[in-house]
Amino acid sequence: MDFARYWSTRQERVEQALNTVLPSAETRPRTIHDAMRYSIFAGGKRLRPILCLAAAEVIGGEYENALPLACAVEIVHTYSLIHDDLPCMDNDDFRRGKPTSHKVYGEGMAVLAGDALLTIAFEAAAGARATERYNHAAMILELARASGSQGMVAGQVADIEGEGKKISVEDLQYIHLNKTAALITASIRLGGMAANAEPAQLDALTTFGRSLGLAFQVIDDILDITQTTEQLGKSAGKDVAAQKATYPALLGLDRAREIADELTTASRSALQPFGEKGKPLEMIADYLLDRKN
Ligand code: GRG
Repeated sequence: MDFARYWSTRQERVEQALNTVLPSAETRPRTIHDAMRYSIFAGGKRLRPILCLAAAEVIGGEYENALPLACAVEIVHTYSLIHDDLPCMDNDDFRRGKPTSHKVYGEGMAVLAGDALLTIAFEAAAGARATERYNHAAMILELARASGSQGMVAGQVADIEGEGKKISVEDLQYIHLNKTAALITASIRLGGMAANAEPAQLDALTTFGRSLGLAFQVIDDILDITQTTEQLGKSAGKDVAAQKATYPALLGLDRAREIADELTTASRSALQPFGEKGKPLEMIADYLLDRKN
C-alpha cells in the first residue's frame, strides 16, 4: 500500500470538505470568518479527520459518509489550538508554522474565532448521515463528551493546574488521556459509527484510539525537546520552560521512547479483529511513531 498516496488523497478531500463547511471569508462579519479560515487552513496534518475516514473504511464503509464528522473533529481540534495558544493559556506566537490567531487578529477576535469554530463543528456534525445503530444524537454526544469538561477541557484544566508541580505518572496519564487521546479516540469512533460498526468493532476501535492517542502525546512531548521550532512549526522547548510535567521530564527521554513504542504496539494489537482490513490504521500508527512534527 502506498501510504503517502493514501494520506494525501484523504488530506485533499478533507481540505475540500472543510472549505465547504466554513463560510467564505467575504461573509459578514468578515473578520471572524477570515480568522476562522486562517487557522483552519494554516497547514495542519489533518490527523484526526484522516483517522475518522480510515476507521469508517476499516469497518467497510465509504469514507465519504464520514466526511462531515471528519470535518467536525478537525474544527474542534483547531479551536482548541487557538485557545491553547492565547496569552492566558500557553502564550504561543507560532502554530502550524505561522503566527498564532491572536498575533494576527488580536486576542478578542482569537477567542471568538475559537468559539465560532467550536460551534460550527457541531453544525458540521449535524450534516452526518445517521446509520442503523447510531442516530444523530449518538454522534453529537460522542463529539460533545470528548471535547468538554470531562474530555479535552478536563485535560487542559489538569495541565494548567499541574504546571510547576511534581505530579505522578498516573496524573500525567490522566492529562494526556483527556487533553489529547479523548478527541483522537472520538475521531476514530465517529468514523466507526458513520460506517455502522458493530458494538465489538467499536470497542476494538476505542482500545486502538486510547493507546494511539496516548502514544501521540508522548511522542509530542519527546518532539518538544528533540526538534527545532522550524521543524515543529510551533515553538519548541515550551514544556521545559513552563515546567510542565511530561513523560521525558518524569521518566527520561529513553523511557519515554520505550513507552511510545509500547503504546504503538498495543494500538496495533487492538486491530487484530480486523485482519488485513485494519492495515491503514496500523500504518497510521507506525507513521505517528516516526513523525518529526
Ligand atoms: C476552553 C479556553 C479554552 C481552551 C481550550 C482544550 C484546550 C483549550 C486545549 C487542549 C488541546 C491541546 C492543545 C492538546 C494538545 C494536543 C496536541 C499535541 C496538538 C497538536 O496536534 P497535531 O500535531 O497538530 O495534530 P496539527 O497542527 O498538525 O493539526
